[in-house]
This record gives sequence, C-alpha cells and structure tokens, in this order.
Amino acid sequence: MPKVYLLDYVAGNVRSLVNAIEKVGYTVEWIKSPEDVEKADKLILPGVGHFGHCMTQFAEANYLPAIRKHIDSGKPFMGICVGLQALFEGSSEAPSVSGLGVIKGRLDRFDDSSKSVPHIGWNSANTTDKKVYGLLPSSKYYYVHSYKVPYKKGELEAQGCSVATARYGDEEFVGAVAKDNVLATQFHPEKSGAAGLRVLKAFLDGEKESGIAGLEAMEEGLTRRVIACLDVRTNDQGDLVVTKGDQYDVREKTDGGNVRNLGKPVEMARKYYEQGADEVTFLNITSFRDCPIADLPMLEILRQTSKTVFVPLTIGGGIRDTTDTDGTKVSALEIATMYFKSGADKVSIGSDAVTAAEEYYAAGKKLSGKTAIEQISQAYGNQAVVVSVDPKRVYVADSSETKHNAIPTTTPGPNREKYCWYACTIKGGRETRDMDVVELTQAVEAMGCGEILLNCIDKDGTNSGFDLELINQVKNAIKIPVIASSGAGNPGHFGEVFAKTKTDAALGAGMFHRGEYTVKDVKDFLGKEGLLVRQFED
Ligand code: 1PR
Repeated sequence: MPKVYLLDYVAGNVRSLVNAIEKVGYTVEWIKSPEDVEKADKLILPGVGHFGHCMTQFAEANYLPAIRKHIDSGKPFMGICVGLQALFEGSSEAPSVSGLGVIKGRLDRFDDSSKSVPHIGWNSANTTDKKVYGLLPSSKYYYVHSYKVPYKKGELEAQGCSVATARYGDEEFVGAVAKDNVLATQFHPEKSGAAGLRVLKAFLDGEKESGIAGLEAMEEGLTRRVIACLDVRTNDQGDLVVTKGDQYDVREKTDGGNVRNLGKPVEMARKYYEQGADEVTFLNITSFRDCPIADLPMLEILRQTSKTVFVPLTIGGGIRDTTDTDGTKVSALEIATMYFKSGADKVSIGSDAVTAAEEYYAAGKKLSGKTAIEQISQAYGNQAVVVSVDPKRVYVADSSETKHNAIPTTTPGPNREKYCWYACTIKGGRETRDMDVVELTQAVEAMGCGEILLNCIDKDGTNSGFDLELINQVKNAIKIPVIASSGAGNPGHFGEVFAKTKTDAALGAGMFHRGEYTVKDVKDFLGKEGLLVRQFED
C-alpha cells in the first residue's frame, strides 16, 4: 500500500486519522524527528488544541524549517485543524507566536455574544467556482474549533488559493484552502464520514480537481447535531453490554432484576453511524474496578469502533485520578490519554467534575491547575473535554427558600411547589451534592471544559421529552455548547428541544436502542420541520 507520513508531535486522537487513511488505501509512517521529514513524499500535519502550544512544540523540536522545505519543494502537504492554522501568519489565541506564514492572514476567535464557542458540529465547506479535492457543496464536514480564518472575498484568492467557506451565525470563515501543493482543512476529514474520507483520498491520490458537478448546495450553516448514546456496563454474566435505565435504574423490574441487555457496543455504534448519527457517546456507567487500567474493556471498544465509525466518539466514566490494581497511581490525564490513543475524540467527566467545582468555590473561585478538566484541556484542548452533568430536581415553594439558582416550573412538585433547582449528583445519581447546575457548569467552563452533556435524572428513560426548563437555565448560564440529554421518546421531542431551547445538540438512547425510531427518522423529522441536518453519505 502507498505511504503517507504523519507528524507525530502533538497530543490528540491520531488513531482516527490513521484508521481513515488506511480505509482509503494508504499506510501511515510516523515522522519522529525533523530529519525524517525529508523522507516524506506526502506529509500530513494533524493538529488539535492550542495554536501557541502547537507552534511552540514544533519550533522547539526544530520542525519548522523541515516543514517549510517540504512545502517549498512542491511535495503534497495537508494540514488539518490546527494544522491549517499553522500555515497562516498568526492567531489571536497566541498573539506573540508566529505561524509558518505560507498563506497570508491571521486567525481570530468566534464572537460568542450570540452563539456557543467552540464551534462544534457539521458545517459546509463550499467551493463556489472550482472543484477542490473532492469537496462537495452538498456535504457537511465535522468542525471543532474556537478560532477561525475570517473569509473576505478575494483576499486568499489573490494569493492563488482556492477557498471553501462555511458560515457560523453571521461569521463567514475558511473551511478549507488549497494552494499549489498544499491542502488545509479546518474541519476534520477523518471525522466527517464518507464526505471527509473522499477529501482525504483525493489529497492522497493527488486529485486536486476532483468533485461532482451539478450537485445542489446544502444550506450553509451548522446543522442540528443528533447524538446516539450508549450506556455500557458488565452484566451479571460478565459480558459488556449496552444497557439503559429508567431514571438511572438499569435493572429489569422482572426476571430476577437482571441488568438490561440491549446489544453489543461496537455493533450498535456502527448501526447508529450508518443511520446518520453525528456523534456517538459511550458512557461506562460502572467502573471496571477489578481490571488493570491498561486492559479497560472500553479501550478495546474504542479501538474497534474507530475502525468503522468516522464521526466523533466520546467516552465517559471513570475519568479521574485513580490507583491501578497493582497500586500504581494513574492520573486522570493518563487515563484520558489512553482513551484518545484508542480512538476517542472527547472524554466526558462526571463525578470528578462536581468535586473539582466544589473545590473551586471553596478556594474562592481560584483555579488550582490540578483538576482533571484543567489538565486534560491544557494538553488536548477544551474541545476534548465534556462534562456530563447528572442533575435531579429539588422543589421549593418559593425561590427565596434556597440559596441555589431556582426557576419557576410548569411541572410543579409533589406538594404543588412552583419552583425548582437542579441539584448535581455524583456516582451515577447515587449521591446528591449541595451544588446546582448553574454553579457546576459555570465552574467547569472556567476550568476549560468545552461542552456540557446535560442529563436529567427525572427525565432519563421516561420517553416524555427533554427537560426544557433545565436546558434553558444552563444555556443562559454559559457560553460553551450544551448537549440536551434524557427523556427523548420520539422524533418530535428532538424538534421540540431545538425549537424551544438554544441547545447545540440533542442526544437519545432508549428510543434508538429499543428500535422504536432510527437516527434517520429523527433527522427526517427535523428536516421536514425546516431544520438543517446532515444525512448519512455512503
Ligand atoms: O462519574 O465520571 O465516572 O461518569 C459516569 C457517567 O455514567 C456519567 O456520565 C453518568 O451520566 C453516567 N451514568 C452513571 N450511571 C448511569 C445510569 O444510567 N445508571 N448513565 C449513567 C447516564 C444518561 C444518558 C442517557 C440519557 C438518555 N445515562 O447517557 O443515555 O439520559 O436516555 P434516554 O434518551 O433513554 O432518556 P463518572
């Protein structure tokens, strides 16, 4: 198989990229030193995280002259995400750090006054006049970033670039840019399903001007993200199964109270990918305490899944500082690293985030730099850290009865209380803490969390629709994206949550696992409601 060289310099999920490259018929050779760059015919620079951190790492390891030489020699070069950003002159993310300056221009941050930042999800990469490396106006691609190259018509074109653009809110930015032997994508082709694989293949095959003529362009903008979630645990027979609880109780009410077994994680993830799921989330809902960390069954699930599922994968459960079975201390960052190396794009932190937030407030809102959220987001970028929140309603007759952030509710409590606040829980809802969702989400946002997975124990497994009041309260409290979770029972509930809240994404579990509806049913419904969605491409 022909080879492509990948620069092994930066933390992140490179396994997905390797899988994607292999899928389109190439093998990967790693570049481990600047001297190796000369060997490369085709070179790919993947990148995640902080622009300044990446560029400084390159510079310190003396890669910059070798990369410049490769590009100047006319050999094929591809930059992905921060790999695109590196080609420009600089970024307001790290104003004192220089980029390679292969293309003139600078990056700035998305305006978060009226939209969530980071920009996470599926958006266009529209080439108006040319065929560029298989990019199609009818396709959507997966983006995750806070900084962008603003698009000003004609500026990059005047430098000899072909540009593919995307729009987020009222900001138009560069989704991909091609110049001579260089292709750079702000989106992740390895996470963009068939559309992304096509771009990767076109680059590797040297098909600069490939594409399909006459396709109808999709409306520009971010699509509504629909996520399938798989709660995974070992059942009483010792098998790893996808399960689903009612308000977090995963045992059957009959048949001796067995753990509900709804299928096998890898197979189900693939099924949802093929139904058009925009992301797949695995939650390890019980920790595998008797198992050495390096053998965690979830690692193998990720390795297998990432070979066939080319959309983002999130893994949650057990991400905290831990002591291994042999007594070795293992940090949350090390556990996250294992997950990223096995194919995860994001890790989701539950219980540990609540403890960290408690400490943050106890210290007078001071960041310690030592929490899992801070350490993982520093190393892998904010976009890689999700906090999964498991709140429970606490009813009060009046908001003055509590120091917590209470809201009026249209679903009164058991004693007709007209207000409620949402108490955070840990250990899968087993323990309730004296902290509300506003406090928690604001604290973890300050620590560097990039996205909130907002469950609701009262709604979980009820099929009665999302808790819109909870979602609105959290959306109003923070700037980072929110994934609405718990309660979805039919496609209409997804329509409702997108219509009545500003949620950035919505997640379903039981209704998909029980086969009542497919992800495609949800997307078709949303499409009919006039919402922008991405459909699965073969
Ligand atoms: O605390 O960092 O070890 O993480 C544990 C993770 O496991 C947390 O993300 C927590 O939400 C999750 N978890 C723990 N116990 C359960 C349980 O169900 N017994 N599952 C659990 C949480 C919630 C959603 C669910 C939606 C949608 N599951 O993932 O999929 O509520 O369900 P629906 O659409 O069927 O209503 P840590």
